[in-house]
Amino acid sequence: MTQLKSSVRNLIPQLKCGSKLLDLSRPAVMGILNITPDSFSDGGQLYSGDQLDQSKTLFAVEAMLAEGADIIDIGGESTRPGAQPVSEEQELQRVMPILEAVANRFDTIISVDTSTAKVMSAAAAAGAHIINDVRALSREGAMQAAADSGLPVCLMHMQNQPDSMQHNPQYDDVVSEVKKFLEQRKKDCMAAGIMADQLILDPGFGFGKTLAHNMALFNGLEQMAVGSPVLVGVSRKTMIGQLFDADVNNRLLGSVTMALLAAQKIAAAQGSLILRVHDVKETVQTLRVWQQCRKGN
Ligand code: 8Y4
Repeated sequence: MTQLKSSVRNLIPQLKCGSKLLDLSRPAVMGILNITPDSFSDGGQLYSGDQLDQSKTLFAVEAMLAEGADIIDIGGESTRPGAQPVSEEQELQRVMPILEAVANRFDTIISVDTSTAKVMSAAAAAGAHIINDVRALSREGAMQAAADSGLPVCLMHMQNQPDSMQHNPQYDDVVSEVKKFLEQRKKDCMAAGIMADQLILDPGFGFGKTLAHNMALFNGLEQMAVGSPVLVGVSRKTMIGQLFDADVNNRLLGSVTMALLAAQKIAAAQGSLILRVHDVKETVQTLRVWQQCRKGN
């Protein structure tokens, strides 16, 4: 086999994720495995008392894979405004046993949702394939740990910190400010030795944004899709509830609608997309139908 020139290779939309390849010729679906006890919609469901139930958790993973998830996102920190902070030790103890069990049992791409350098290194050693950091590698040692892992990284934008981010978010031009932030972080990562084609960019819906900010970002999504795959996480978020006065358990249609619109927008911009969702089955069905209806356009 001859090596493809990089100019050609870059046209094939796939992401190298450690030992695996993620096909990005269509939107990829990242299923959320919430192993925090306190998340506001799905937290605690995998717990028996105050202990995470490993067999329940693996059953939830198996279900999402059967429903067509391409990636399983495993995170042990709740970033909900006002959530309890977790120590590095707590986070390791919460994430690692489950990550190891999922890696041993399932042939799937695993992303680890963490901002902590130690968790990144341990997760990479245990077989994680993607680092998903809502703090865009800003914590001490995180940039180096991510670079050393060789794994692709999702860089997300957040204004302020989880405890204060929804107090009074302010932007002059949210789209250009978020885009500028992500491009700067991408440069910083490249300077630290992370390859440009290993970076995923995420505008961070709901992280230090009002409803108007979130809507402006969604409308400007194409502008994020220049040069890197984009990750969109809107599933069941408050912004959907605000648009329809729906509590967290009544946001399925809003979530799937936004997933579909994101797919359409990114496809129009010839970009690549990863959708982070709670409702894998419904999202996958919607995307399949969309793909089929688009064929021959
Ligand atoms: C119900 C329960 C509704 C929890 C919303 C939520 C993103 C992310 C989160 C995102 C990336 C969340 C870890 C917030 N959101 N990672 N993580 N992008 N890359 N809240 O948008 O889902 S947690």
